[in-house]
Amino acid sequence: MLRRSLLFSSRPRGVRLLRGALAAAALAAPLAAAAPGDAVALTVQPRGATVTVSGSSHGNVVWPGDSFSVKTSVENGDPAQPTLTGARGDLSSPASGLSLTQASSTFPDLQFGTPTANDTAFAGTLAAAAECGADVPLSLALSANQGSAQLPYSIPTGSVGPKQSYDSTAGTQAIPDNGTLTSVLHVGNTGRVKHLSVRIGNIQHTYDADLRIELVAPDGTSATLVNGQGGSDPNGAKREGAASPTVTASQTNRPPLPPTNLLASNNGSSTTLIWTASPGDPDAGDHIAFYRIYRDGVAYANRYDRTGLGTDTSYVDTRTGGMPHSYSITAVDTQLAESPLLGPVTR
Ligand SMILES: [Ca+2]
Repeated sequence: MLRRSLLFSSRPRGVRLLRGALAAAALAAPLAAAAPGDAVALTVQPRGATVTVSGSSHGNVVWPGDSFSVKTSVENGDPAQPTLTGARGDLSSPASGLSLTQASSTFPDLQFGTPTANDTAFAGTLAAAAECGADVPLSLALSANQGSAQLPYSIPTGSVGPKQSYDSTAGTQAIPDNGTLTSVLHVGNTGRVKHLSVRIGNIQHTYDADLRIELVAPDGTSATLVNGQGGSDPNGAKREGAASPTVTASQTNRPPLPPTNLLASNNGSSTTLIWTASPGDPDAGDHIAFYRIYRDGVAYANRYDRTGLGTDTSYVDTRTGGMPHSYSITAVDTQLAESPLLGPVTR
């Protein structure tokens, strides 16, 4: 029996929420690292794994019990060494249910900026008792005449089953002011949850911008569904709007990498921000959806939202009021996970 909880919390108007969660967000591990004893660490990056399941009735997705082959793509990211020669890779995995029958292969010369797969496909078998739906981690020990590196990969297992929905039976509950309401939603079947959507029907609350709504799994994993959305009403009137849009959260989602090189310039009436795009998102199939601008710290009333679709790397603040402001920026992925803050810069 899985159990999920919705946490509704409210804060008094005027109290600022700290963004400590941002500082705690994990960054992806460095991609180039030397093996013990190696003098030179190659600047190379993993560029995905391509799986083939021969004779499969369910496509090229590994199910428990399947034998499969996999090619790993590597990109040389070092312009100072535009050709890496004599490359070979040895594949391993800490997953107990995976046995590798072909774990070594040579690579063609690795040209700068060109993703390149191994010559001979790696091969293995996933045990029938392995947990369906759990990603299988792989580690490639890459060596070339110029140095070596250890590269991480991951391949998904299992196929997505039909969506099932569960309605809360909690009924109408009061949200305490400056407190937390927990509403428990029982999910009555087994299996690994890969993705889920939450639909919140209707909430009435004075100063609904104060609301923060979290979905919490039994193991404590949480996803923020709503934080600081909506408005405030100084007269304290209740408000009732249309149902919220569906918010999709993923248990396995990781935040994207932050953008870099935030610069600000001011022409007297407006401030222009430019930055270098985020290197990307560590989750396969995920990407940067937009960048989020923060002005003067963390107060949501001063927060500027979308600037584009992840390709827009500038923003003009035309409402500076002739005053200098402090700006920071984050990258946000399609699951609304947010990178660590870049900045601040003050102009
Ligand atoms: Ca992500």
